[in-house]
Order: sequence, then C-alpha cells, then structure tokens
Amino acid sequence: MLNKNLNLIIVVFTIIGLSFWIGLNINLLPKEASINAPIYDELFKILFIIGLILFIGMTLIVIYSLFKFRRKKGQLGDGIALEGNLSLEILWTVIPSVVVLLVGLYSYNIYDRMGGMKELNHNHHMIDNNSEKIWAGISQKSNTQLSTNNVNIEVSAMQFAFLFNYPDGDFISGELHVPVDEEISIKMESKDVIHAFWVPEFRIKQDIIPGQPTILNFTPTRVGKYPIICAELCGPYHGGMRASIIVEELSDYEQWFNKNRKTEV
Ligand SMILES: [Cu+2]
Repeated sequence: MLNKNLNLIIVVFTIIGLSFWIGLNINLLPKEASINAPIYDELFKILFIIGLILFIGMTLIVIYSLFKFRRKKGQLGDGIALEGNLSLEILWTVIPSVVVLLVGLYSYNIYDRMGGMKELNHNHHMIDNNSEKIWAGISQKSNTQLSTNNVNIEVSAMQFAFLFNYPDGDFISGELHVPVDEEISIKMESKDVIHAFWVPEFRIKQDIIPGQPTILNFTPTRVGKYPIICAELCGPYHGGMRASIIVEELSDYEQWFNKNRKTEV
C-alpha cells in the first residue's frame, strides 16, 4: 500500500514538473510588441501549465485504465457495482474550486495591471445631449490624463474595414502608423455593427460597439508591422476585415505624418 502511494506521488510530481517545464519553455504566442504583452503572457503561461497538467494527467489515466481494467479472458459477468466515494468526490470538487478561484483572482489582477479597471467615464452629469461621450475600454491612464496625450487617433470600423483618422493632421489613412515607445490613445467608433480591434502581438482586444464609443490605450515596444484583425463576427466578409499597424521610430512616424497631413490654406 505504501509502495503504491509512493508511486502515485512520484507520477503526480512528474506530471506537474513536466507541465511546468513545457509551459515555461515552449512559447505558443506571437512575439511581444507592447507593454501589455508581458503582463498578459504571465497569465497565459499559468493557464497553459494548468491545461497541461490536466491533459497529461487525464491521458495517462485513460491509457492506464485501458490496460489495467481490461476484461480478462473468460470473464463474463458485470463489473462490481460501485456507488459513491465521498473522499474522491470531495477531492475533485475542492481542487477545481480552489484552482478556478485563484485563476479568477489572478485574472482580475492582470486585467487591472493592463489598465482595464481604470475609471474612464468622467461623465458625472445626468444624461443630456451636451454631455461628454461615454468612453469605455482599456487604458493605463484616466480620461483627464489622456487629453494631454500627443498621439490621438480615431478609428472607425465598418463592414468590412478599419479607417484611421488623424485629427491633428486632418487626414484619414488605411494603415495605422504609430511611433514606438509612446503611449497611443485610440478612440473607436463603429458605423454599423459590433467589430473588435485585435492586435495579437500587443495582446490587446477591444470591442467596437455602435453607439458606445470605446477607448484603447497601448504602448508599442517593438518596431515592425503587425496585423489588426476584426475579432467579432460582423458579417459575410468578417474574415477579410484586416488592417496593419506599423510601429516605427518617432522620426519615421513624424516624416510619414508630415507627408500626409493637410497643409492649411
Ligand atoms: Cu468586423
């Protein structure tokens, strides 16, 4: 009995160890290109490790049972009628409950660190037509801090394209250009149905909702060209609703901006 328990403990620890090794050494995510990416990846690693423990553990139990509990030659009767196992039932209720609770708390912490809990709605008045628009979404800064931001971009989403308006330069672009290492603030509005602005390399995704403008703040950290993908099924050509975000050095960005800006008459 003691020997059997010892074997079980060794197997369990091997599975946990192997899962941690795989989870920490194999990266399934695209390269990290914003300050949100490392925060998000922390949570992803934990979830990946938990998933691996379950996957490897259950696969081994199935394989073990296939051999161990196989019908023996000449065995014709039914199996033993088992009914209830209180300790086992407590175990498989308590462990998942604790895991889910901890993951929930940790996710909240991650979302908070990414800026998801910032109060963006500074509209304290009752609803009236002159009041400020309500913005929602991820931001590392509050609304008042955002107004001092130097890179302001308005995103319009429609079936089936994204358009990027640069109000300071009074022009519209089909590609989103942003300077690296600067805090970017984008205000997003939908012209028709729900869309979502998703940049996998930035680990950010925000819905664009008709009648409910949203705001998204991020700081790109790596120069390059990344896809912007609509992540909300928005119609027959949803799959083709893509654009690009080009992260470049500030001087390159300014050059591009000045080339496109409307000169005042
Ligand atoms: Cu869309």
